[in-house]
This record gives sequence, C-alpha cells and structure tokens, in this order.
Amino acid sequence: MCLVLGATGVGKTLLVKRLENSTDAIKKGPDFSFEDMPATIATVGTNLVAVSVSRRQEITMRELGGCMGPIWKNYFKEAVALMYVIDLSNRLQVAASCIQLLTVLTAKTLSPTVPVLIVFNKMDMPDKLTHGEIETLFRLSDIKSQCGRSFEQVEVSACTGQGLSQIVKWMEQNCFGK
Ligand SMILES: Nc1nc2c(ncn2[C@@H]2O[C@H](COP(=O)(O)OP(=O)(O)OP(=O)(O)O)[C@@H](O)[C@H]2O)c(=O)[nH]1
Ligand SMILES: [Mg+2]
Repeated sequence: MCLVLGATGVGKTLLVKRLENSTDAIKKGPDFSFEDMPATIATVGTNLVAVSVSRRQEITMRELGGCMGPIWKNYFKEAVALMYVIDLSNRLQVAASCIQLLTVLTAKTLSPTVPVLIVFNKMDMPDKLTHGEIETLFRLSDIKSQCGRSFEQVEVSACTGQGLSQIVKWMEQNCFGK
C-alpha cells in the first residue's frame, strides 16, 4: 500500500486519478501533457485506487482526505511507501503543511524503512513558491539528513502532467519487492 497524504485541496485525488488512468501515457516522457481536467470533490474518508506501474506491477494507493489528518496515523502500519503532497500555490496553508509533515515523519507507527516522496504540486500556477522559499520554509536538506529514511522530492502538476513521470519512476523503485 502506498499512502498519499497532504492537507485538503493540495491535489491528491487528481494526482491519484492521473496515475490510475494514464500511467502508460505519463511514462512516455517529461513532455507529455494532459488536455483534460477531471473534476474532483473533497475526500471525506479514504480513496483506494489500483495503479499499474508496469504490466506486471500493480500497487494499491490509499489517499487519505486532508480532513482526516488527526487519524492518518491509524493507517501508517500498512504503508510500504508514502507520498506527502504540498500545494505550491497556497501560501496560507504551506507552513501548516510543513508542521504536519514533521508530525508524520516522527510518528512511531511509521516504520523507518518506509520511503517518503514529497510531492510539490500545482507547479503550473503562476504565484507558486520559489525554490528559495521552499528551502527556507521546509529545510528539506536538514529533514533528509535527520529522518533516517529514503526521502526525496519532486515538483509536479497533476493538472498538466508535468513531472508525473518522476513519480512513476519513484514508485517503480520504492513500492515493490519489500
Ligand atoms: N492548477 C492546478 N490545480 C490543481 C492541481 N492539482 C489539483 N488541482 C485542483 O485542486 C483542487 C483540489 O484537488 P483535489 O485533488 O480534490 O485535492 P485533495 O488533496 O484530494 O483534497 P482533499 O480530498 O480534500 O484532501 C481541484 O480543483 C483540482 O482540480 C494542479 O497541479 N494544478
Ligand atoms: Mg481528495
């Protein structure tokens, strides 16, 4: 099970939908771009989706709604891998997202063998955070060196598809054979 966490409205449902329906297209390369924009509604509870990463490899992804934050930890035991999604365009939410991320990473029930991917979403938005702002706010290099687990980051747009091929690659490398 790959858990997908993040505050409400960051784009988890759209991201998981893209991965569920278009893994083959996404894998064609970084220039691939979506023309449609499927509608989503806020996830109250959890959203389970099977993603075929390759012909012989399928992983179940479980998105937990942002409104479920207080009980995310109940699902940590089943995690083989974890994605934490952040909305690059929501400056009001991003500091709270950072604190929530630290809470997730220090949870006792999350095994140290679980690899974590930080997904900075909505890179298509014009008012997104700059790289400097991300580094100052999140201090990701400090977290990476302290957290004692595989810890990577990507910048994507679940809307346009930009960067999603990196997520598929990460899943191929981190969600199987464990
Ligand atoms: N511009 C832009 N909008 C996006 C992107 N990803 C998601 N959205 C939009 O953001 C809104 C919220 O997306 P959801 O996928 O429902 O968010 P969520 O993280 O699942 O939210 P909860 O289920 O409430 O936790 C929707 O209107 C999406 O269309 C993106 O990469 N770019
Ligand atoms: Mg959702």
